[in-house]
This record gives sequence, C-alpha cells and structure tokens, in this order.
Amino acid sequence: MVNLFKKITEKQISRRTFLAATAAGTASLALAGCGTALAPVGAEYDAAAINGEGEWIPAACWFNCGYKCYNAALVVDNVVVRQKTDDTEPDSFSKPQLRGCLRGRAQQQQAFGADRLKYPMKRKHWEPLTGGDKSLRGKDEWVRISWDEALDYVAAELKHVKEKYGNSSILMPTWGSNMCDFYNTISAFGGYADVDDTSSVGTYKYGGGMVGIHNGGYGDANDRLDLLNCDTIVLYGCNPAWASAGLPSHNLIHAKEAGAKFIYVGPSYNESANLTDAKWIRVRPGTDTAFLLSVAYVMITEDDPLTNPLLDWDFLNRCTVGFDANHMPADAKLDENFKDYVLGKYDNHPKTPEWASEISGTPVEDIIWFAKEMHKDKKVSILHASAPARCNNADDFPQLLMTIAAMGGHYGKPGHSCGSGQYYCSTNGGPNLIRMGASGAPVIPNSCKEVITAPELWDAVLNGKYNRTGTTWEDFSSLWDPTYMGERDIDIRVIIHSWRNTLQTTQGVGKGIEAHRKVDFVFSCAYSLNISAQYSDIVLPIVTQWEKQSTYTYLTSYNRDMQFFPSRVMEPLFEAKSDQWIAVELGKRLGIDVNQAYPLSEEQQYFNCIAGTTVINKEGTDYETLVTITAEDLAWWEQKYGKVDGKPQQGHIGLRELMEKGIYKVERHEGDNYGAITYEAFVKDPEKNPLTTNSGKFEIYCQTKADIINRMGRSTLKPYPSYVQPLNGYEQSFKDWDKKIKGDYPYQVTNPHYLRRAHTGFDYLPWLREAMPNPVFISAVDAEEKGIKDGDTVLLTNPHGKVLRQASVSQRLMPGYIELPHGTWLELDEKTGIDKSGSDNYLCHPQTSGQGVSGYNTTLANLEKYEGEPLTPDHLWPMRVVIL
Ligand SMILES: Nc1nc2c(c(=O)[nH]1)N[C@H]1C(S)=C(S)[C@@H](COP(=O)(O)OP(=O)(O)OC[C@H]3O[C@@H](n4cnc5c(=O)[nH]c(N)nc54)[C@H](O)[C@@H]3O)O[C@H]1N2
Ligand SMILES: Nc1nc2c(c(=O)[nH]1)N[C@H]1C(S)=C(S)[C@@H](COP(=O)(O)OP(=O)(O)OC[C@H]3O[C@@H](n4cnc5c(=O)[nH]c(N)nc54)[C@H](O)[C@@H]3O)O[C@H]1N2
Ligand code: SF4
Ligand SMILES: [Mo]
Repeated sequence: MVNLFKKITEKQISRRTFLAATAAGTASLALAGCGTALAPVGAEYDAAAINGEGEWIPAACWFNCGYKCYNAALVVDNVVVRQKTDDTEPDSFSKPQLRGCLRGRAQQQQAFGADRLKYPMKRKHWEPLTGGDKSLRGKDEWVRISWDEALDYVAAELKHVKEKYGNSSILMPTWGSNMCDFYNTISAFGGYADVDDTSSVGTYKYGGGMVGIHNGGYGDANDRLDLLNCDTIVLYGCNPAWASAGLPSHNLIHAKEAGAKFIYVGPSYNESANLTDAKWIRVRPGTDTAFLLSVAYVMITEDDPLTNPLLDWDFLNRCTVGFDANHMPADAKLDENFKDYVLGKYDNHPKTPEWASEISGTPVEDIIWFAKEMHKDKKVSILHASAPARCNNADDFPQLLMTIAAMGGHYGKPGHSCGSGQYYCSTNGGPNLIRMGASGAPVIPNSCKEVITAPELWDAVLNGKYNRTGTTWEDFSSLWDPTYMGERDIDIRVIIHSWRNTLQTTQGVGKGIEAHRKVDFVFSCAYSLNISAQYSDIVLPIVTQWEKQSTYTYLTSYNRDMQFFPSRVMEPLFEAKSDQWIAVELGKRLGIDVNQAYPLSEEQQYFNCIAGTTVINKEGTDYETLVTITAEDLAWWEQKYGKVDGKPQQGHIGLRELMEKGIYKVERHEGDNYGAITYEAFVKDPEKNPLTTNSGKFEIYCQTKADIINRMGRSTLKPYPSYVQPLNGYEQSFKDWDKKIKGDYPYQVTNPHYLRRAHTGFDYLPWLREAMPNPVFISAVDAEEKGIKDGDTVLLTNPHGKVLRQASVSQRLMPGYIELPHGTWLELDEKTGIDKSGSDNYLCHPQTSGQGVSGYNTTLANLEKYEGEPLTPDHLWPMRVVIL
C-alpha cells in the first residue's frame, strides 16, 4: 500500500498527482454508492477498503447545520477512504439510528479537498502597518510565509492598533466565548469589539425571555414521544426536513402515523409540509403578525363558553396577564389591553380576517379555519422556527404566537405545546437526558463593551458611529442599564475572522467589501479560501475537527436522547494548526500569560467533557456519571491521544468501549420516566412555579418588552402585540398601496437554510454541488408573467446588489415571493457588480429595526430573465485552489 498521506505531507508527491487523487474537482469523480459509504480517493485505497483494511473511527460532523448525527470514517494509512453513518445498533423508534445526511457523508472532501489551505500566506501587495494597496483586498495574489512570520506580523498589527487606537479598534465577530478559541488571547490582550447578530433566533433573542417563553425560544416544545399524543401539529414557518436533517423528519412521520393532522404556515409549501401532507396556510413573509392578529380576532369573536368554547379561560386566568382589562399586570403603564386592541377599540380598526388577508395574502376562509383549529379542546402542538422572526419589525411575533397558543391553552399538557421546531431540539424538546461535562477551560471576560448590531456593522466601520443596543449571547444584563444604549463613536482598524464567515453571512456584502478595503489590517483562520479569508491580508490554515482529539461546541449536548463522542481521525494535513495552538503562539507574542489563558491541552479539555458526562437515572429524577474509567483506560487514552490527568470512576459504560462505539443512547418508551412536557409545573401551579417575568406569568401585556426595545430608538412598540408595518416588507413593495401600484422592487425574497450547505460551510464540495443544484425558487405565476422557464438564468436586483441564479419554477410558492437559498460563496464580477453565486447577503438590505434584528427575510428585489450568458452548473466551476 502506498502511503499517500505520508507522500502528501512530505511533499514527495507532485501537486498534480495530489489534485487528481484528492480533489474530485471534476465531474468525472462520481458518488459511487457502497452501502452508506462514499467514493474513495483513488483505486489503491478503494482496493484497501474492499480488502477490509483500515479502521472505522467515529468522526465529527461539526458545522452549524441544524442537527448532530453519527458519522464514521474508514481510515487507511491516515487517509479516509470511506464514510458511513450510524449502524451501531438496529434502527427502532425507541432507539433510532442517528443517521447523517449527504453533507456529513461528504466530509472526506472537506478534509482532503484540493482547496484545503496548506500554509500560512499573505497578500502579495500587503505592507505591514499600512496595509499596502488595500484596494487589492479580495483580488490580490497570495504568497506563502512561515508560521513565525505570520504570527509575528499579526502580533505587530494588533500591538500597533492597541497602542494607537485602543482595543475597541479590533473587531472580532464571535458567537460568544465558547465559539472562538481566540477569545482568551484577545480578551487577555484587552478585548475587542463584538457583533450582536440575532441570526438564528431573530426577534426571539430579546423578545422571547421577556414575555415568559425560553430565551431565544429554544427547547421549549414537548418531547418526541408526546408528539404522538397530538390531534394537530402546526409547523409554523419551519422546515426540519431541510434545516434539521437527521431524526426530526422521522419523528414527524411517527406522529403522522399515530394520527396527528398537520398544518403548515408560510409563504411556500416546503419539504416538511410535503412530507407530512400538511394543509397549507399561505402567509407572505414578514406578515405573520397581521395573520395571527386576525386569528385572535376570530377566536375572540367566535368564542362562546356554552356552545363554542374556543378560548381556554382557565388558562388565560391562571397563567397569563394582559389579555383583557380584567387581567392587567401590576407594572402596566398604559391602560390598554390585547383583546380591546384586536377588536379595534383604540384605532377603530378591528383586526378582521379581511384586513389581514390584504396584507398576508391568506384567504379569509383559511384564517377562520385556522382559528377554529386552535380550539381549546383540541390537542394542538405548534412547532415554530425563527424564520418568521428573522424579519424586520417582527419584535411582536414571539409574544403573539405565545398569545394564540395561550388563548387555546396549548401549553404544559400532553399533546399541547408551543415551542421551537428548529435546530437541534427540533421535534424533541425538553432537557437533555445525557449531559456533557465541562471542559474546565477558563473564560477570560472581554472587557471591551462595544457591541455592534450586525445589519449596522459595515456602516459602523465605514462611518465611525453606531447605535449601541445589542449584547453578547452570554449576558443580556446591559439591556436593563439605561445609560448603555445610544450613539457611540467607533474606529475599527483591524478585523479578525475566526469561527465565523462574517463578510458572507452578514447583510450588505457590498458595504462589507468596502469596509474590508478601508481598515488597516484583516486576518482570517480558515480551511479553504472563504470570502472572509479572500478579503484578508493574512490567512492562517487551521485543522479540521478530524485532525484533533478535542471537543467542539456544535457537538455538545443537543439531541436530548443521545450523545455522540467522535475521535481524532487523522494527523493534521500540511502546515495546518489547531485554533488553540494559534491562540497560544499569538498570545506569547502579544505578551499575555498563555498558561493562565490556556492551562489545559485540547485533549485534556475533551477528556474532561467525557469524564464529566452524566446520564439520567432510571427514575428520571437525577443524573449519574456515564463513563467508567479505569487505570487501563487512562493508559489506553495516553497511548492513543497523549497523557491526560484523570482519575478512575464508576459509570454505565467503559471509556474505551464508549469511544470505540462513539455514541450513547437512552432508550425511550411511551410512558417512560423521561418524557418532557415543557411548562408543565408552571401550568399546574403558576403561583408555586412562576416564570421569570415580572408577573411570573406569560405576558400578553409586557411592559418590559416595550420599555427596553423602544429604548433602542428604532421602534414605538405597544406592550401587547400589535401590527407594525415591516421595513422592506410587503406593503413597501408597492409605490402606491391604496391603488396597488407596485414599486421598483416588487418581489419579496427570503433565504431558506439550504440542503447542500450549513450556512457557507460545505458549499465548495464538488460532490455536494453536483448532487444538489442551487437554484432560486420562483412561483409559476411570476415565471409565466416574466416569460421565465425552469432552468433559465435570472437576475435579482436591488440597490444593494445583483445576483444571478438558475430559476426553479414551482407551484409551491406564493406569487410575488422568491426563495434565494442562504450561504453561497460570492463570485463577484466587480465590473458589472453581478454575483453569479446567488449570494443572499449581497442582496439583503444592511438595515434593521426594533431590537436590531437581522431581518434577512424582509428583502425586496426585482426579478428578470437574464439576457447575458446563461450560468453553467456550479459543480463545473473550478475549485478555489490557492497555488503558492
Ligand atoms: N441572508 C441571510 N444571512 C444569514 C442567515 C439567513 O438566513 N439569511 N442566517 C444566519 C444564521 S441563522 C446564522 S447561524 C449565521 C451563520 O454565520 P457564520 O457562523 O458566519 O456562518 P458559517 O458559514 O457557519 O461560518 C462558520 C465558519 O467557521 C469555520 N469553522 C468551522 N469549524 C471551525 C473551527 O474549528 N475553527 C475555526 N477557526 N473555524 C471553523 C467554517 O469553515 C466557516 O467558515 O448566518 C446568518 N446569516
Ligand atoms: N440544510 C441546512 N440546515 C440548517 C442550516 C443550514 O445552513 N443548512 N442552518 C441551521 C441554522 S444555524 C438555523 S438558525 C436553522 C434555521 O432553520 P429554519 O428557520 O427552520 O430555516 P429557514 O429555511 O430559514 O426557514 C424555514 C421556513 O420558513 C419559511 N419562512 C421564511 N420567512 C417566513 C416568514 O416570514 N413567515 C413564515 N411563516 N414563514 C417563513 C421559509 O419558507 C422556510 O421554508 O437551520 C439550521 N439548519
Ligand atoms: S445533519 Fe448535520 S451533523 Fe448530521 S450528517 Fe448532516 S451535516 Fe452532519
Ligand atoms: Mo442560525
């Protein structure tokens, strides 16, 4: 057997041979099926796999993809020659296989792709401390440098900027301390300006916890076994079939087989609606508040306690405040309530189905039908995503959906729930039955308190001012400090990209590029040349999670019934280094105490997580140690991954067995002790088990919400949910609303989280590009009007950007509505200003509203058939291979 890995790393192999062996960059390399295994990297390795050589290793799948599954890699001489998913046990409802999607099974191409960045590099026309020719950022050539040079350069830039302008001139967008291994180095160095991106959760970020539902609106639906009890399951603007690949679709099918009827509410009949044969309630993007207010109107006006009891008065009395004049909270400053608002008492404008229908596009009879389905005697579970909350002026959406559920009493009882159907907890809410332990790594707080709201980020860099209203993910407390909010000066000089691809995933890529060309210095850590790296001065190559024995955030503790424990699959490729190694080496150069910032090795941190993992006990009352560790286990770990400090302990499964299997599952049965009915204790006895709101109840009138969000200076919200016309929403697509004359940007665009990517991750893998094309979805009505046929290249334009894509014409979208999938890698022609990848954020308006939401789903654009050269399929485009 030729040791390809050795040849690659010792550079005895020509680049050409390596590309041929590993790139799969051409259409000729096919997805050769072999059970669940993927195509190999070459004939010799294929033979090795067929001959039964190599070792199967549980292998991480670590991107922010909406789920977490089991993956394994067959490793021969440090090269991954096959992949498979969960076959550790037979599949059953009580203990399902945690099967991965195509992306997970294509990780081999991520690790071994020809586009892997191999060495540290700098931009050819970059000059230390001045930036050199900054206009060349994004289009310059690259020059290989050594790690010492790279780290010395970065440290010199950071020191210079700190001395001259202070730490607030260093911008490092993060998802919080645990999502960026650089955090401690830069924090110990004095801190950095951060970004507040409501991203995943939209207006649930601040609008959830304040009104009584979980912060961010996560994990608050009932568990998967309780779905079997439902009469009706509403999928509210959520799409687990695409956005939570893995078990959620399976859970929905089981609920359907158990008799649940499905309803889908949203602007397109998506794959989850299709899977569950749901009744489609059409609602235009950003108009959910209008729709739900009219649902409330019907519930209120049709309710008759004797003949037609739609409303659950017992629930409203005991568990809520603010529904009507008789239930006002003690802290109310305004003598108004929700019910009277809906009936039109304050504005002579009852929120009737006819009123809503004009805005939301929902047929009046569907609004009435939906309202009746919310009947208190039906077992209804509403599973929502945050897509409807990722809209401008959707600040009242979380509170209003909660209100509708509360009106029907759909909380805290078997078969009744309202909570998140998005992300890792999709279709399986409730506390985790297996809890990963803590890594033991310290977190050094960031003492710099500049936090810029994401849609305003590039304006802040360009104009030197911003409105501080946001917080980091860990600590919302400054929201309560009235002196915190307001306009501030900011002078960003350095941008650090690590663990985020901010230039591509933040609204207003055009302005983002300008901002990148303005600052003094930009550096990135990356696997391959993503857009943020492309516009940097120095790029540092990092190892994938396959190349280290470490924990990683997106892995830990999400699926409540099971926990995956992957291991290192291979040695690092080329000169790629781990984030922590970079952070430590940089820290030394910056003069921080690296032993204090990083006292534990990455292997030790992962070991601590595993050793500290606990599992629910039989009675479902407490947690017990999961892993048994013996002296032999410690010796085994040391020999495989290096020495760690650990003590023998007694648990349910041996360390070595656990790591070889890579997964631990808790078996579930109907009536077991592990069911989760969220808010159950509160609903049984709200006085004894109050919520964290001022009143201790669900707040249909929430003074805190109005006071805090209005203080940000972008809104005049009522304390109860009311209708606010969205910025860049449906009404604004008209030049003249009364006469219904459309404006220059008449189409509403949203960004579905798309199958072939996890945000910008995976998008560059040719296997996935070939398997899953990336069109723009348009309605058959609009296509006919514009003379567009399926497959035609179309141009979407607005004042912020112009993008091309092939049209996929469908009956499943409302007319006037376009879906431009999220996360492509910008392919910008600077001469024409056209991006041919279909970059969502090139088109999304860099503007915000209310609490500072990233309102991607309120985007307006024009659509036309493209008269230029048609696009070629993107799996035929060259990979972004950097030749040094
Ligand atoms: N228009 C529009 N924009 C959106 C959205 C939308 O719907 N529409 N959705 C938003 C949402 S919900 C989210 S969550 C954000 C996501 O925004 P981002 O987090 O910026 O997006 P990702 O593409 O996941 O970027 C993660 C980056 O981290 C890198 N990475 C992965 N593992 C490691 C590692 O171990 N170390 C380091 N250093 N880097 C690593 C990946 O290669 C990738 O480049 O996007 C948001 N942007
Ligand atoms: N394949 C894939 N899966 C992912 C990700 C990914 O990038 N790719 N990212 C993950 C992350 S970080 C996140 S945050 C989640 C997001 O998960 P989701 O929010 O569930 O995903 P989306 O595709 O943005 O939206 C779901 C549905 O909402 C509908 N919708 C859009 N706007 C509105 C609206 O205003 N009102 C209503 N009623 N419906 C609307 C869309 O048509 C879409 O079908 O996905 C996760 N899963
Ligand atoms: S759903 Fe996510 S974790 Fe599961 S295989 Fe796909 S990409 Fe990997
Ligand atoms: Mo997200």
